[in-house]
Amino acid sequence: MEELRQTLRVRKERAILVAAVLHSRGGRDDLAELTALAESAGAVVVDRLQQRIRTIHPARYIGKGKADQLAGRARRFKADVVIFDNDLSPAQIRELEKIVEVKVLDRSELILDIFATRAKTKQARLQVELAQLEYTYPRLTRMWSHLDSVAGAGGATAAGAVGGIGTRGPGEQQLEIDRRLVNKRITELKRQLGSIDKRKIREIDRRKGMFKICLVGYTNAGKSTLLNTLTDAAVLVEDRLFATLDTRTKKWTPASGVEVLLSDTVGFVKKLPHQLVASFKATLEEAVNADLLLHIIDVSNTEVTSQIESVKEVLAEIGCGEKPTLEVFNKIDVVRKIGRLEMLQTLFPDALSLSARTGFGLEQLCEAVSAKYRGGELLLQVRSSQSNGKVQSFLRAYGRVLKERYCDGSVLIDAKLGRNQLPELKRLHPETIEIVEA
Ligand SMILES: Nc1nc2c(ncn2[C@@H]2O[C@H](COP(=O)(O)OP(=O)(O)OP(=O)(O)O)[C@@H](O)[C@H]2O)c(=O)[nH]1
Ligand SMILES: [Mg+2]
Repeated sequence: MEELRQTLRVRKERAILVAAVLHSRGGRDDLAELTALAESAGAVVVDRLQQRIRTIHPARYIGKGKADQLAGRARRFKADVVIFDNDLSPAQIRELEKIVEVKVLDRSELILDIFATRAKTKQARLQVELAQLEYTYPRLTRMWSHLDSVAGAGGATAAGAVGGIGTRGPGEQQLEIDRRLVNKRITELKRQLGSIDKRKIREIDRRKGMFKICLVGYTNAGKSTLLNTLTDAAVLVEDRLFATLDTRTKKWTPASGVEVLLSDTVGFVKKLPHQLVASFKATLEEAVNADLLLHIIDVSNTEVTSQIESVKEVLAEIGCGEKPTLEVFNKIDVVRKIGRLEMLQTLFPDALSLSARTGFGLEQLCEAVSAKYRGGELLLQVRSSQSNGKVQSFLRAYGRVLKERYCDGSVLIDAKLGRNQLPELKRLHPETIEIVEA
């Protein structure tokens, strides 16, 4: 039966989607997102099945009757693969495959497959391969001898490693060899990722003085579209899940005298495999190091509240739960249900509404970001020697100069300046700084 799972890719395969939902839960459509995920992976969805179950069956998640029914549909629709929205144990997958007689995948494996297809940079490829080894390996047996040629070589891509799954060995002894090879490969991947991390940290260090903003949010919320609209980034935008896997950072000037760095990141999804979050920590490092997060929310999506929850969970998991965050309601141009928008506005009274596509509401975003950047305005009286022109130009560029007077070789300037710019002003060594009003 193992040959069914020779490859976990679902590109162009005919897929039946299944969501097994406990009776105790509400009757929402759990298959909408799984459909989008399967199609993003390139599968053709031929049938969808929402099965109500009383309890989770330990051996095969669903009952025998339901499994037989699934087998019948798999034959009728000539399916190549059955994809469950639930996470299944390796034993459950084996049992189900015996009955259904086609390959069975679970939600996490599907997500990992999408990531493997999309990963472009070396870092993303290594991260996906590591996540796949860590998630899939304990769930497969006797399938890893292909790693012999790549272990330690550092040349395998994530997709390459997955494509090889299914190479069968002769038994227990092979299993032991496979285990060693996998562990060797995991160690090598971690080493390579470690050196990329160090480079990343140096890059982040270089940006220390800058105000850093990171776009976070559910996949397909419009993060990349917003980055493109605000800067000249030309990042890939697609109406599919996980269009972005790599971080992109651009300079952005939301107001004169306000220059920030804006980063786009990988989107989040419900039940994101834990291994993936772990290995994408470096990519998400942009979020960890940001001074401000913009949480982009697709308010046209019917699942918007649970999407917000999932994003918050992942943010907490990567240690960003307490970071200053501005909620941004996007796709306001296609909102049909005004009631939903009003409900969200009560939940997040400070959120901004905009459309990254039409540009509606962007001025307010610029204002709100600039205010966060300044951290509140101070009224200052600054004395500086006339020979130190830098102080005067800094205040003119980054603050609002109200009055300038010259006396005894000094210049006395009344100016408004953002609280966050005060350290920068101090570095220019004016003679005195007096805070007149905070
Ligand atoms: N109508 C409308 N569509 C939008 C808006 N913003 C983005 N979109 C569309 O939403 C889809 C997803 O946009 P992306 O910018 O790729 O979304 P993302 O958040 O970067 O998604 P991932 O990279 O997959 O996490 C695309 O088809 C966009 O054209 C908007 O304000 N209004
Ligand atoms: Mg994107």
